[in-house]
Amino acid sequence: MKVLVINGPNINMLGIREPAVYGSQNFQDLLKFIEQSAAEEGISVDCYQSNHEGDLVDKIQAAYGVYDGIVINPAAYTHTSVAILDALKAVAIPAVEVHISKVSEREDFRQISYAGKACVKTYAGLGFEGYRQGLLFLKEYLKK
Ligand code: CA2
Repeated sequence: MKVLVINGPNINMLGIREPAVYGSQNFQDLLKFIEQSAAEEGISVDCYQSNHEGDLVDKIQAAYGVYDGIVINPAAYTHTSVAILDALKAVAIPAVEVHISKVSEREDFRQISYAGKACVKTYAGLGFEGYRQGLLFLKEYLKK
């Protein structure tokens, strides 16, 4: 089972500011956590991060026929990007949406998720653990 984990803009800045919202661990810690979680579950994982919407769309398109599942935190593009939603729909790879923070308790502009409309599951507010839950969910989901 091959899973692509995609992170959107500013996730590479984790740990630098707003520890109360995103925790104090940095992006390298997140990558280590994802890779270790995947290894424990026997999942082959590749991680990708970009600050650019079109690059995220390109990566989703390139996943077609290569990956069995996608775990995606589109970050700010969650709330704006119909292009990412369309790309997820186009490839139709089972995708799980993850947010480190509890977006439901934050600003109004964070209450819409376009990408989430193409995802089979969402985890929000669990910190890094949301990514592990996403991998576990896909493992079970893809068995069926
Ligand atoms: O909670 C999440 O995972 C988010 O996707 C994170 C995004 C935010 O725009 C979404 O609404 C929710 C932000 C990514 C990281 O932004 C930083 C902000 C300050 C310092 C470091 C990172």
